[in-house]
Amino acid sequence: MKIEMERTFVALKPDTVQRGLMGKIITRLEDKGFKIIAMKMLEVSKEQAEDHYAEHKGKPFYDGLVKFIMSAPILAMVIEGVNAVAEVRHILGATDPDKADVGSIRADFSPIMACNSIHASDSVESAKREMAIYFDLDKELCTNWKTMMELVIDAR
Ligand code: FUP
Repeated sequence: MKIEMERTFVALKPDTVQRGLMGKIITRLEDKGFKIIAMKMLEVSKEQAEDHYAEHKGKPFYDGLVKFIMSAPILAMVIEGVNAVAEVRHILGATDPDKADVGSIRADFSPIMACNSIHASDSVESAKREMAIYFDLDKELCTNWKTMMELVIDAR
């Protein structure tokens, strides 16, 4: 089985911020052992929204998607951990909350597909691209610290 230390981009979407669910969802990511190395609440600009969702341009849901992500602030994060891209996507559940596994974030929190609470990158390449849309990668990543688990491993 692949064991790679990866970084992924995660955004808590406007429905999460509006409903006061940020803490509950962050807790799920932290509980699983992921390390949050950047976090920022922001109002997404039209340019950021169009860049983020460029692959969906022209699809029937595209205009609604861009409008939704700009409708209230998002909480943008960079998350680090073992196999973080696939593992975080697993915790999210399927895009459509009706099809998401029981216990996943989208199954438990998301009302409909258009308001599915959380975004996470689908590949290491997408993660690099998406992080750069929302963060200054030279200045805004907090990389020079260790989790308790990493300190314990170092002390062995
Ligand atoms: P995901 O990677 O799970 O976030 O899903 P996609 O990149 O396929 O879609 C991005 C967002 O577009 C989804 F989070 C919700 C929205 N969407 C729709 O509203 N309708 C669709 O049929 C597909 C996606």
